[in-house]
Amino acid sequence: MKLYVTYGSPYARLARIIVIEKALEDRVEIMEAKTRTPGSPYYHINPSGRVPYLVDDRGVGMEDSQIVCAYLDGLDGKPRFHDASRTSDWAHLRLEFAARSMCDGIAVWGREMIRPMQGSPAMAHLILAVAVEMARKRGLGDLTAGRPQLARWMRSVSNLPSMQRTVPP
Ligand SMILES: N[C@@H](CCC(=O)N[C@@H](CS)C(=O)NCC(=O)O)C(=O)O
Repeated sequence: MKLYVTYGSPYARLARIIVIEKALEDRVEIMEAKTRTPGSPYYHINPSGRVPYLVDDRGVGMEDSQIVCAYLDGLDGKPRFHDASRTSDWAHLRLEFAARSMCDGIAVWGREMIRPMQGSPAMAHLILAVAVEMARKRGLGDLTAGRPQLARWMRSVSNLPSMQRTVPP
């Protein structure tokens, strides 16, 4: 089988973790995909361009960490991370899907944070600035620490009179 990943993707990482946990390293070849690249040959393998993507022994491809992890975990008939008794354990499922939402949010956050924020402020700038300030105020950490460009940008946005006048208590 071939598992297409990028090494920065948390979703692909989940699949890689299951490969290790289920001792599948001899059966699953990890392939690095080139995503977000015009003309990437990966689009001929998985047209959506997303990872993880698993091509099984019959050549059948499947995407999305949820199905890829469940498939890999179930190969030996003894799934450890997808206990059948939990399929109607709503408390557990609520937790799993809340964790998924959190992972989605952090993945988008991480991706957007590396984009340069330039130009005169538009809504994107204001949203980022209030979120960064909120994280700092609520003790979630200073997201500008170690990011001098972001820190410089935050200082300039934080100086806007409207930002100053609406600082949360
Ligand atoms: N819900 C999907 C999310 C997969 C996903 O968004 N993967 C990102 C990497 S973190 C991706 O492949 N992005 C490439 C692109 O959008 O072109 C899953 O759980 O597998």
